[in-house]
Amino acid sequence: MSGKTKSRSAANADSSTVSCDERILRDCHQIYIDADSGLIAIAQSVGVTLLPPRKKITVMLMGNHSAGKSSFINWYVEEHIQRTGVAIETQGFSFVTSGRKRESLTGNATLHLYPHFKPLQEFKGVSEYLATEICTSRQKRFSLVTFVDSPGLVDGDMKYPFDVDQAILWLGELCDLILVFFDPMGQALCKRTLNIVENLNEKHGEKLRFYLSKADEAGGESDRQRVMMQIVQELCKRPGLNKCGFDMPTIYIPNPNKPSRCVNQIEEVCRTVERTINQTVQNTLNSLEKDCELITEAITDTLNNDRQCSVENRRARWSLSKEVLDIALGPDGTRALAHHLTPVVKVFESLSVEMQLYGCGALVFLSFLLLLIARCSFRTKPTLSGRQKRQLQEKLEYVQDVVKTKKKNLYEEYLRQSVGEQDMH
Ligand SMILES: Nc1nc2c(ncn2[C@@H]2O[C@H](COP(=O)(O)OP(=O)(O)OP(=O)(O)O)[C@@H](O)[C@H]2O)c(=O)[nH]1
Ligand SMILES: [Mg+2]
Repeated sequence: MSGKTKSRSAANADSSTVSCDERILRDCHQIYIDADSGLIAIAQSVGVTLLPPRKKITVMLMGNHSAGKSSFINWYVEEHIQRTGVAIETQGFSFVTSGRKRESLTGNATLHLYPHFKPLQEFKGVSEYLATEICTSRQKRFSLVTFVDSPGLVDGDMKYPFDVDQAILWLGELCDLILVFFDPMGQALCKRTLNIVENLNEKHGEKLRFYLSKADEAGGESDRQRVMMQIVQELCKRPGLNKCGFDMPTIYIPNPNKPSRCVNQIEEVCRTVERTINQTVQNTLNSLEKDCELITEAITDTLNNDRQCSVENRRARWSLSKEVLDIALGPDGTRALAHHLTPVVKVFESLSVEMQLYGCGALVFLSFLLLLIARCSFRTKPTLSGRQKRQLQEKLEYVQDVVKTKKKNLYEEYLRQSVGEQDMH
């Protein structure tokens, strides 16, 4: 069976699971981003910032110039999307993703499409070297994957239009999987590739996978073993890398016109992508649960705080008015007040009507002034209105009932498609 028909049948067998995982990720995304009842909006209202989960995983390909990175993407999507060849073909970063129609986007549109990649702009000169290729392929698991094709790495005088090492390291942070391709030719031991791999491994060792690409060009079995040994040795010389056991599948693009007896483990790459998708679905569902709890806690805290504030305010008002009375009036206060006010009343009555009016005006003004002072000196805290409290309570119920039930159903759906109906309780 040729490579092409083999992968086609694999894709067909997968088509039902594709739609299931895809739907779970899309539903989760929707639960977050809905304008009024989305988790992000609800969390925001109680001071919690949440990020929406992504709908696809991001897989970056990196490695030596001409190692076959772009060819691998074309093989995976089963379309000729990326330029390939012996010249330095990929000069910048290319995002390859599935969509409704075939389209190529420029750098600015790319950053618009992938807002979380926006800081890439800070690598001077990189914007002109960004592109997105949207294609309609749904082969294998492509509907759940965004590939990031990176510029081929070479040593020496080659001038890159931007700091390629730093840009790859930065992208590595955001990717879920980093496939490193080593080819059997002279470039296998490119220092730049090894440096970047060593740096990536410090923080993201779990994302890295190594492959001996274009293995059909390595000559006979013994030649291939020798090349592999050489690469592994070179990797192990790096202090940061020598502790990891190197598993390096040999892969090549099947070519019906040039059959090879070399073992091809290219399906292993597909399985790795598949595992990363499964892990991402599980992580997304777990984060959904955690975020629900975070919101529940924040709302409960807000309501408890508010109750506490109301109690304190009541106490503050009561103690203040009592204090004021005690200070101002004292036990015999009222009697004293009446006694002292008698001359004032007499003076007031002796005034002309006009003067009395002025006096009243002055008193009104004084009252406002005193009210203002009283307001400032009352030690009360702002509290929620009845409506606000009701709204918070509704949000709490929504998160606890609706969202958690949705999450439970999505989890069951996920388990059902991965273990099979018969094993579900
Ligand atoms: N025999 C063989 N040739 C391959 C294989 N993969 C790619 N090639 C050829 O190797 C050359 C380079 O392939 P590309 O896919 O352009 O390599 P790349 O890593 O994207 O190169 P840059 O973008 O320049 O870094 C092309 O001529 C491909 O046809 C393979 O598995 N076997
Ligand atoms: Mg390329």
